[in-house]
Amino acid sequence: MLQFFYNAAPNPMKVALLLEELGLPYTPIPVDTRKGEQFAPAFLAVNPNGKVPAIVDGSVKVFDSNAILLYLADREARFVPALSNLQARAEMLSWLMFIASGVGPFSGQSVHFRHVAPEPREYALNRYDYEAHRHWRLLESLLANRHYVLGEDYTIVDMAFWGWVRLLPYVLGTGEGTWTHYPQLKRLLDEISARPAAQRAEALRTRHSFKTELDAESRRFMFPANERLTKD
Ligand SMILES: N[C@@H](CCC(=O)N[C@@H](CS)C(=O)NCC(=O)O)C(=O)O
Repeated sequence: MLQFFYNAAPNPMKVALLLEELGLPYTPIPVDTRKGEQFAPAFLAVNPNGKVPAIVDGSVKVFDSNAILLYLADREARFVPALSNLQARAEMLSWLMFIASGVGPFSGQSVHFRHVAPEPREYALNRYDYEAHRHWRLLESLLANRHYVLGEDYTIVDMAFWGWVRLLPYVLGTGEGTWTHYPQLKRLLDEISARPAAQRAEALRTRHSFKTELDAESRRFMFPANERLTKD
């Protein structure tokens, strides 16, 4: 059976949503990144980058959330435009990579500098917060004229979007007031979250227990770069 290495963070949750939408049987395998399980040799053999999500599908290993979305959707020929439809395919790839290389990383760094990094952090936080807003605003404008990110059809791009938009108030540090500025994002978030597949994806984490404390040990695993700061 397909193995899904995951935790409850945004990138694995996109893949959980697709697996549930496809109704594929899979074994969820928790990887507790706060306990350093991402560095276990058995996991690194699946994802040499040491991050979740990753999957093993028979003899095929795939890592990186958006690569997994595309791999599974193409395999099943669902939730993506057909390979023969070059125009639709190009648009899908553009927005998928926009989320992969823009929305995700800038939102992730916003979370880090807003909620985790030590002072001084004003310069870095301003940079990432600005870019996070800029990316989300682009999607907000797009969704003012389209039901889903690619138009009429619900696709893996919406699933990639859903992984991150669920956390937008936390990402931007603006609480529930966030949605006043992003009503279209909220509309699509609510629609996707109401889908049975999304509810099953959200429930997945309750089947496993993950460490919640961000103590010194977890920080060493999660932020190994910090060690360099302690050396002369
Ligand atoms: N580009 C990767 C990023 C994966 C990623 O950063 N995963 C986080 C959880 S969302 C993780 O595993 N963090 C643990 C670590 O960095 O040690 C993807 O989209 O899958």
